[in-house]
Amino acid sequence: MKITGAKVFVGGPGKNYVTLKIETDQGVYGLGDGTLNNRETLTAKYLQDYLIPCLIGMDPRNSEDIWQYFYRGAYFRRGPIAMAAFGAIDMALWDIKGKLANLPLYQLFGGKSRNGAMVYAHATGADLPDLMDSVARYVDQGYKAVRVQCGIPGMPTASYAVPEQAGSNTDYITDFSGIRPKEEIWDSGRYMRYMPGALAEIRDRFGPDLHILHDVHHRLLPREAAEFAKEVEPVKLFWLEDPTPAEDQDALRMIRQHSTVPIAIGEVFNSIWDCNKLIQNELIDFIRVAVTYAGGITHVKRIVDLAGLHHVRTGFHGAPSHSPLCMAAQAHLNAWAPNFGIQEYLVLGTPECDALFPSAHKMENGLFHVSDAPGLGVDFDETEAARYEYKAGSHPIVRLEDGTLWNY
Ligand code: CS2
Ligand code: MG
Repeated sequence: MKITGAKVFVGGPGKNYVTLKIETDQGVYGLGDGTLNNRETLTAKYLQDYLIPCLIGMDPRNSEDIWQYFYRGAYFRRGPIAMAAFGAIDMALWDIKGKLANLPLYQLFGGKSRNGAMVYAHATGADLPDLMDSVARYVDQGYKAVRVQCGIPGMPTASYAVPEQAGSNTDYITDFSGIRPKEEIWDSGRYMRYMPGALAEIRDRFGPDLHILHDVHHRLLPREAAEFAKEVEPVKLFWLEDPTPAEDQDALRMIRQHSTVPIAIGEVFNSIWDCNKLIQNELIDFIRVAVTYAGGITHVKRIVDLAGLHHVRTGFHGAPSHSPLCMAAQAHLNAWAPNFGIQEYLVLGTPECDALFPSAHKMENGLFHVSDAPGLGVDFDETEAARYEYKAGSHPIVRLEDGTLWNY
């Protein structure tokens, strides 16, 4: 069996999805997601110029060897662009494998370990009452877990993922449009004084059963994060996410020594080497890698297995930057993984997105149910794809009030 061709599409409804389609001499094709948020054309170019020419003629069933070929062959290892490109190929090869076996991918991993995978939604508010309304809407829809992000009084601009004005009813707020980044102003002091009380009020209002998550988005220093984590302990968060920028893995010790709040990290990681110490030293509770950014199913499955040895559960990234293909790859891993924790979930199911990526996967009452279609269980409509074109975007940058550059 041979790979006869591969095409890359960039574009989508409101997002520049990078979609790879690998074709074979047996008529079976595979699909993969290579969307690297706000740097989408780079993965596409890497695939087109360097990887696809080598793929032609390879046997698509040898997904492990193909992964090693590209990873070792790059010489300059890891990095988000390369790993997202390998991720797209790997996902597409697993899709082909599943279609050849006529089995959904979770069956190839070891079958189902649960009936449905718990997801969490994004509640946001310009202020606390606005946030409470947003949480209530998700609770009414049956969500069992909600991430809460709140505007901070006195903060000069809206901070990470919160709207400027109350009543916007949006579940995810970040305007990435334009090449020149938008700017946000941040003040850790105001945040640390306000947010623990806000979290406590949310717990009081919604009771003990709701799983409450919060994302610090890399904004605190290790000592501040330790203080914050200690203070929010009574709220019994499901997790506290990215309290510090996680490239300093040892910094996490400080938080651990002061608090038992569960820590989730990893959405910016792209290999097992970015998180092996965090996992082996049991400094985190949830690993947040995404199947696209971290080199595909082959590599992420290794991370999941390592995590399982150390009581670390999965909490895969699921921001809208990932296409339904990545979300499907994650859904199959979530159905199988003995150490599954939770899945981040933003409503992708707009009619436009469903038309571009038809699938029978479904979310109901806060649980994601993976379909039994062979492979990833998501298709791609090329005619629909022709409607969209690439639109440049950038992540915002963050400064302190005196102008010092900080972490988005
Ligand atoms: C966020 C992300 O979903 C999350 O937890 O931290 O939305 C992140 O800001 C974006 O994916 C950046 O591309
Ligand atoms: Mg996050």
